[in-house]
Amino acid sequence: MRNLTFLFIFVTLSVSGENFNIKMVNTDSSGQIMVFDPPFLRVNVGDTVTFIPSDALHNSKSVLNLIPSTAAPWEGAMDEKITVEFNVEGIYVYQCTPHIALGMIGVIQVGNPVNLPEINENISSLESLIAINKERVKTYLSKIN
Ligand SMILES: [Cu+2]
Repeated sequence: MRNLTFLFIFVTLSVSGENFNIKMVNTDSSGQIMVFDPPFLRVNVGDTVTFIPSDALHNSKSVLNLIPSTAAPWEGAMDEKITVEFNVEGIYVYQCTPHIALGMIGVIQVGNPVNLPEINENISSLESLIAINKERVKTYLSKIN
C-alpha cells in the first residue's frame, strides 16, 4: 500500500509540467540593460513560465504573428507577475512594451521549432521597432535548436 502511494505521487508529478522563471530586470548579471533574464529559454510542451517583475515598469506580452498560429497570446499588465502555460509546440517571441525600442524582447522555444519559417518571415516588423540592442534578435534566435 505504501509503495502504491509513492507510485501515485510519482506519476502525478511526471504528468504535470515544470515551471520556469524569467525575471524582468533593469540590468542583468552581464550588464545588459532592460532585459529579460534569461532572454532565451527552452521548455517542453505543458511547462509553464512565470514572468517576475524584479524591477519596476516592465511587462511581458507575446508579439503578434511571432508565436505559433494556434497558440493563445498573452499580455501582462505593467509590474504584473504572470504565469503562461505552453501547450502548443513552437517558437514564441515576446516583448516588454515600454522598452521595445531598447530591445527588451525574449524568445521561448517549446519543443521543436516547428514555426521557425513563419518567425523568420515576420521578425522584421519587430526589428523595425528596436532602436538599440538590435543584435539581441539574432543572438536569441540563434539559440534555437
Ligand atoms: Cu521593460
